[in-house]
Amino acid sequence: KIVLRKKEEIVAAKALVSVQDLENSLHFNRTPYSFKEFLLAEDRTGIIAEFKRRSPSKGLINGIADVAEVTQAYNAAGASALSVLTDLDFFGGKTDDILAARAANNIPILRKDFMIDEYQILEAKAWGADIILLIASILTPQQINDFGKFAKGLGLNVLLEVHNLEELERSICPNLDAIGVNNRNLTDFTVDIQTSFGLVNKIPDEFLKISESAISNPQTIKELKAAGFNGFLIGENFMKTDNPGNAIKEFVA
Ligand code: IGP
Repeated sequence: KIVLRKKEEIVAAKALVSVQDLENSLHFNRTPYSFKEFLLAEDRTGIIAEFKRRSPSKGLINGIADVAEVTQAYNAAGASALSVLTDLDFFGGKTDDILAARAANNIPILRKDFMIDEYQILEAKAWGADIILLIASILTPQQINDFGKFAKGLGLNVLLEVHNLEELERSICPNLDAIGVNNRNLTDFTVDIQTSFGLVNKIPDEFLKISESAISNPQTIKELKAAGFNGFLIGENFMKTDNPGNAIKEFVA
């Protein structure tokens, strides 16, 4: 269902903003930041801090937070990257959120939307994002390979998201920088942090290893690090508070 309605949205977007328009836009020719460099930097935490107003599983999470203010605070607290969603219906996001986060920050930004078309990858570049997300459960191995190659050709970093061994094994290809294990099952929204511990040793060492979702305390990060993870994608734990910037500051203290 998510994918079908997205296809219509992409057709509509293309009619308004051509590929040529995207290629002529402000950020299209900038060199994206290296995800690896910021994830492994000594003075950064490995946290990929997410800005989202709502989610399919929780509904409204935060209706008042300002994207520039929050992402700047995430950055100041040592986030290695920012995760920003532009999907309106499911996550309450908009295109301008990535543009606003880009204008306010000099660290990598992940466009964390469901990518199903090359056009969205061009949008990500045009809006100033540095990393795109490919979700194994909704893409064929061929699509993952092709979209990965296309994104890397534009200088973008590619994060593949998997939820189980079967997805990992069928999707792995050279056109990826990082592999994320989503602790949330996207079919029934249940979460289990053991998903990460169970899969970490199956991810080849040439890829950065990210644990995604349901991380709510610093002790879990220590354990994930010890198990071999380089990155930790955290959204709700910060966004559900009145002051997400303060929440990350206390979390990393
Ligand atoms: C963040 P959380 O539980 O900290 O808010 O999770 C992120 O991992 C989550 O938003 C996410 C996601 C997804 C949501 C990761 N991949 C794919 C929807 C679809």
